[in-house]
Amino acid sequence: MQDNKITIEKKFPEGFLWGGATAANQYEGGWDEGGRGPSIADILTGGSVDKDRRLTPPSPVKGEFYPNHEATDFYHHWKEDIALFAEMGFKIYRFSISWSRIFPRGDEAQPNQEGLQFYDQVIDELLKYGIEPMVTISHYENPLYLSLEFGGWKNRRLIDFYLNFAKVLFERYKGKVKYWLTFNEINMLTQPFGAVFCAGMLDPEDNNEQARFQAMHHQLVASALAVKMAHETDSSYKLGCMLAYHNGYPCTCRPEDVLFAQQHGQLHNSIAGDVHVRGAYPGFAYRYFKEHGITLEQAPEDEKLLKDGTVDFFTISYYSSCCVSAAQDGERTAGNGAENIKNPYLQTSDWGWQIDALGLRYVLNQIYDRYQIPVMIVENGLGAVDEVSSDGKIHDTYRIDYMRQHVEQMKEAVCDGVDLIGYTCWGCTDLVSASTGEMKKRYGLIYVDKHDDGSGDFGRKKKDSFYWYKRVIESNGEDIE
Ligand code: BGP
Repeated sequence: MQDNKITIEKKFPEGFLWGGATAANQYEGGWDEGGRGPSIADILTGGSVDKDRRLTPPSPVKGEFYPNHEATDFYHHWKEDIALFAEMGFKIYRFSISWSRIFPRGDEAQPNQEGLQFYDQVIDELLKYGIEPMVTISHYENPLYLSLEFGGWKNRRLIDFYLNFAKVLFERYKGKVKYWLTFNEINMLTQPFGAVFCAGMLDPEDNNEQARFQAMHHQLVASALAVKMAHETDSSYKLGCMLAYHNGYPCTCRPEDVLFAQQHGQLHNSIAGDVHVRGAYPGFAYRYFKEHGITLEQAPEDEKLLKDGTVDFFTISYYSSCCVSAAQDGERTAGNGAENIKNPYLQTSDWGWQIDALGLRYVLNQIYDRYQIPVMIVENGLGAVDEVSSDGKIHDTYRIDYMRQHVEQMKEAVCDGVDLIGYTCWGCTDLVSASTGEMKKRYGLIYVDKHDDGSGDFGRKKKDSFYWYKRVIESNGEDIE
């Protein structure tokens, strides 16, 4: 019999990886400097809540505003920003390498040395402070040329271009970078949002399930091959997948709703998750494909390739949860990449995303129960309007509250037995919003003077959350008040 008097220690494990996360297209700027070629993010105009972002292929148009061109200028502020990360005590920093900075068109044989030199400096600076670099190889920034010339990821040829890029990174950063993520939020391809952002498929005609699942298949094969290549390059490399984790509760306890919620999770999380971790599509994927007229073109060797390239750890972005119902009825509200039914028990952010810290404990348990490999939260945070107060400071207590509640639930999940290895809050320095293209939707612990009308001098300021997070890290999650 089990001893039910065992005292459970509510603590984060030693060596827990606290840090922050960004993506090149939303943060870096310097879009036409250092030999960089344009990426799909460079033809996305600014947006606002009432005016969605627009694409202007084949190139940026004079007179339009493209917030990602300058973003919040990490390209010229990297030294200062990394010093601020170090001051907060970051153990890890997740960032992406802009593909078109290394391969300006995407199909070249040789990389752009100037682009690599930029990341050499960044990585060396992180290591100088003892911060572990974590690289996302592809984060919403496919080279534009690959979209215009090849139609994006629905074309299998992109696998080789991606592997060429990954190979350069694995060889160059051997002994310096240990943690790698192959694709950001690969499962966004189950939603219309993913066609452009994940797959660089710019033609609206390609925004259908057939093309999106085909693109996802190519990315899953590319990911598996990259995992294999990385392990062969350096056996200490740790390769992870990254999913935007969808947490859809059934609207009611009607069995129809409960089953619908399960199927929602299978479709949006488990298809990609299972291929990444188990190396094969689950049965329900084949049923879904059949019933929805989706025919995946697979090469004969794909089955083996997927099996041979399974990931070492599982990472997620988690911002909110939603409700789902078989009847699809009920008031709707926004979320990461998709709109769903409102939960009457939850509050929302200014952008309608429902705040659900308890849901984070729920999904961490769900993931660990299913896969039993280390889990990491690589994006979480609150997109909010921050104002500089008359005292010159940014009192973002709402962000501290949000993060505190989530950190508390992470600790609960650790007590539940989840092998949680780290947490990188999203947009640790203010950056451009992916979905709306706004600067107004800020996530940072570090404020950047840059605004939606293009004004601002890129000056950095520590928000109240900066000091709070510093204490959290210093105390390994004990001091969260
Ligand atoms: C995730 C992306 C990030 C980031 C975040 C917040 O999907 O990986 O790139 O942008 O969402 O989303 P948003 O900026 O739309 O609020």
